[in-house]
Amino acid sequence: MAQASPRGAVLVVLSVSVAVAGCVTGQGHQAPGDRIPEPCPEHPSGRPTALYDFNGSARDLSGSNHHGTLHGGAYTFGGVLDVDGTGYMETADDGTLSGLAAMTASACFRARRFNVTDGEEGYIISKNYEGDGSSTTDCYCLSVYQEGKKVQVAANVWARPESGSADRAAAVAWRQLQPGTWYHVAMTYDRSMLRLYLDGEEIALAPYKRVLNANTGVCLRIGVCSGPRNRYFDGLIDDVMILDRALSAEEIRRLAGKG
Ligand SMILES: [Ca+2]
Repeated sequence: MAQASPRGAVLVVLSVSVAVAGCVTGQGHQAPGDRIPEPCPEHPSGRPTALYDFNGSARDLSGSNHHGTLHGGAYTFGGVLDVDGTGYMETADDGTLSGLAAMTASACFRARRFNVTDGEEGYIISKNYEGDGSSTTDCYCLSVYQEGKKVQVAANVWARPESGSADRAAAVAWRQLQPGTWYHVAMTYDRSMLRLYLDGEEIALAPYKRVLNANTGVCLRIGVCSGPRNRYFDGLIDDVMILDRALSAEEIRRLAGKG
């Protein structure tokens, strides 16, 4: 993929108090320390449940007080979250980050490497403990995993099992993603369909009609699985948003800066 030159700062005047920062994707983005372009193409209607631009901190800008704490050497620098395969951001679930009938989760990411641990995905957004066989602690997650030249991009959601086994839907696609390149990834769920988007385009979907698991005992994490498994991401993450409705395809395109 062609590497474009770093972009300059983009001045955007916002008419809303909560700014959802879109991102420039699919191009050679800035290195940490450079000024981060914040095109903010359009604010989706409705207030996000959690929103992080990592411009100096892991504060939640949604007004919902889901402020993040950084662990394992994760830090914010140059307007992004830097996790190196051992670090992550975490925030507690007060009951509004799970049990969702509809939702959107989105983020920008730039990997140093896609697999930190052999055979384990790198989790970008996780509300997913991945520890119990019946998956009552698993709610949703976005992850990447490289095999050969292709990278699996995946969205998973879980509902309370009606039998003994896990009740889950997965939207999965394989793409030739590059380390060092920014991508925008998003998942939406509307109690009818789980959809996965990359750089504003739908790349996978899966029908599902359940209310997703509610579990306040499991933290929302950025950069690793919410449970004990070594499912770390190594790279940069920015513009993380959790919203309690499913954005439309057009809204996802605009959020990805492609509208
Ligand atoms: Ca940022």
